[in-house]
Amino acid sequence: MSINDQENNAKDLELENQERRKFFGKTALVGAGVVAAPMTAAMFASTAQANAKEYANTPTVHPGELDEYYGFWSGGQSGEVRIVGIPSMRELMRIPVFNYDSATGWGATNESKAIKGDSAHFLNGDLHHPHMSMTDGRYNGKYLFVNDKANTRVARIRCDIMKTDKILSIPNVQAIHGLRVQKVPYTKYFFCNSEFEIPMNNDGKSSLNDVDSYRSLFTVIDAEKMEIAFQVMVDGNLDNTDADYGGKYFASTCYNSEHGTNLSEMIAAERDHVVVFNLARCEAAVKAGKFKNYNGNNVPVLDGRKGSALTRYIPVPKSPHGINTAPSGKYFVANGKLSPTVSIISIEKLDDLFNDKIKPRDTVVAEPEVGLGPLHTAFDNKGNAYTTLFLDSQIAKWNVEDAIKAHNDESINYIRQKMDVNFQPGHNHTTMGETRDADGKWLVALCKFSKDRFLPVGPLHPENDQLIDISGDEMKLVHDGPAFAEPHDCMMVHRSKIKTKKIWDRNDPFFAGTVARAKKDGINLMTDNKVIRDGKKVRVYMTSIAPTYGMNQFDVNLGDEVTVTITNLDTIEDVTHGFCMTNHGVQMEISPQETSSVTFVADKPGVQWFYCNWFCHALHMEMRGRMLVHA
Ligand code: RUQ
Ligand code: CUA
Repeated sequence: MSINDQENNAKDLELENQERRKFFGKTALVGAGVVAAPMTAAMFASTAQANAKEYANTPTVHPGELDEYYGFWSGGQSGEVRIVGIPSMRELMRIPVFNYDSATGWGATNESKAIKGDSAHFLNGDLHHPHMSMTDGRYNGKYLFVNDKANTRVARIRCDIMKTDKILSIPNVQAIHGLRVQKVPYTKYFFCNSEFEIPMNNDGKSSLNDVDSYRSLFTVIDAEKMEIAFQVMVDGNLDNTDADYGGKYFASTCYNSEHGTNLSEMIAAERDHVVVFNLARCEAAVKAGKFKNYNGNNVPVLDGRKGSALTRYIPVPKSPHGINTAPSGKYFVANGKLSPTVSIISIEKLDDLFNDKIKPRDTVVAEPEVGLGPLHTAFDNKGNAYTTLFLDSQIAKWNVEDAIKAHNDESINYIRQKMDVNFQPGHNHTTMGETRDADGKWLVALCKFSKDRFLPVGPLHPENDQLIDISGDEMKLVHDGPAFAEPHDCMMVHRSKIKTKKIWDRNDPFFAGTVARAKKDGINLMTDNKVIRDGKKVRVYMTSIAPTYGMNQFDVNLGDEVTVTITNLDTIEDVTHGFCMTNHGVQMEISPQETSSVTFVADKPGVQWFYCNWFCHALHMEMRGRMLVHA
């Protein structure tokens, strides 16, 4: 980051803090009836000082101060995304995606079920890789894209509201793993790997021994439409992936080129490969109709197996895992996993490779030894790389250009430091490090084991997300962050890139389906409190404003299917209401100016209380009403 940028950021921070003081002053006066003390000059000065200190990379964020970065953490088998403040490592919010969420009603409300679509019946997910959309190789703050390995899906999160807005099941493949975005010129596509090979077609007609027909596909998805643009059939399986900074190439690692179906078969070969996809050639092949369809759907599948013009296979040692593009735009770094090396692939040489002027291995400009079990590599703004060593339980800091020089001159030492982490790191990530704006300030190591680092909590241990200061010559561990299952990956983006809404826009597409349904019922959601009876279907529309619902009683008949739709009329930020129908397995969130709805069967006779389950007011306990179910 240049001095100029830093000054701008400092100004940004100060402006934002002033805004927040105004806001806090107001709510303190209006909300709680407390007289807010005016900010004194000395208090302003101390805030400014605290901000200045942040730039010297202190991890301390004082109470009431804001973090400098948003961290987006994958929730692994929890199926969610978590927003974490960096450097405080405070968890700010959770975004339910593939999971069911009791607090917000994600997976229960009609709005979330519509977004989940054909997979609404799945209540689990295995979310590994959150990555933000970009423009010209820089985060643009618009979307976050994530994968679900468990149920072969991808999802999109809107960063203005921090809610999932699309979920897409991917056909023809099993287990979506690696996922990244096109960096340049903008995220027109994001793309993902299917890890497990399956028969093509997978129609139950092949035997368990018939593995020759098994394939993995690389899937390219239109980011705006959330539709599959095309898929590419490859040899071997696919693991992780990344894009170049030229808008031309995507690359994926493969760890099972053997086509094995058990462990020893999968790790037999000394070398597997990185597959490089040529985007322009793939797009042209789709246009020219050079694809096939499989499994009875009309997704275009291109043939990118060995020998195809669409791909190149670069042999690398042995079961490579992560692949990461250096922010210089010059290299892909493939991490060896079962080899103590990383393979540095020159992106500048890929044109020649695709024009058959050089051999695949000619693109590998160095294969430095970094330590045991290299999984993922992150980058700073000074030409250094940071590779997680799963087996050594370390981060290796090494210099990329020195590693390339050392390829021909063994006297050059490219390793800068090795630091113990606790323990067994998988991914690591630097602030802004997967973009042109890599700033070399913070590194997070996502450790899979915490062992004895925290108070014991039973046989299941937390993970340990460690915050490391990389702004100086030496990496310095500054914080241990216990985390629940399982932050595979994360990304950290400067807060200046993100603009969120503080209350809902009434025209938001998130609940537009519900608004349209209300309109058909002749309901004005902002004013009406009404029951519509449509045979066994009963639609209850009500408003809410702290501390009351617009309707506190209604009646239905036993066995009716009841849809309760609530519009929160409050316009004060943070005054979220809830709706819970006791003993019916139903609850949901309704934030200011939002409309939410939930459908259930009234299967119990008698009086059934409903209540607001989000603390909204001094009279929150009294915010309740009755449904009478006639037997
Ligand atoms: S992967 S620990 Cu699921 Cu991102 Cu490498
Ligand atoms: Cu409304 Cu609590």
